[in-house]
Amino acid sequence: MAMTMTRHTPAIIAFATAVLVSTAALAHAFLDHALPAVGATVAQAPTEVTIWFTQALEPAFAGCAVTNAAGQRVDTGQVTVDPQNPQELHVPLTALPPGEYKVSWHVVSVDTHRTTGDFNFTVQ
Ligand SMILES: [Cu+2]
Repeated sequence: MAMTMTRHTPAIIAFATAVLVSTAALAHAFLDHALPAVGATVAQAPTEVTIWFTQALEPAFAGCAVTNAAGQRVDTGQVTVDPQNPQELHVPLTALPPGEYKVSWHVVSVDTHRTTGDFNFTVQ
């Protein structure tokens, strides 16, 4: 009986660890959806990029840069987490001419985990 326990314990620990890790991964703040949508081509220049995350954000540690094809910043630098919805990030933009833009975000979720990502959209 003791032998069986010893043989099985590592497997049980491994299983428990896997469950914990997957739960922690789910708790990270990842991009859920955005406006303009990820990869979208839009006919009208947006006045802001809005990103919805899978978890609430720490407002003090949320940042986002929007750059044009030349790598120049086109956001106003006034990134805010929505006071009504802590999963929603607002990134106001300057007037965008037609072109391709890159949105690079970095956030810290309320569980203190840092995540980053980027996506593009195009203004026709
Ligand atoms: Cu997390």
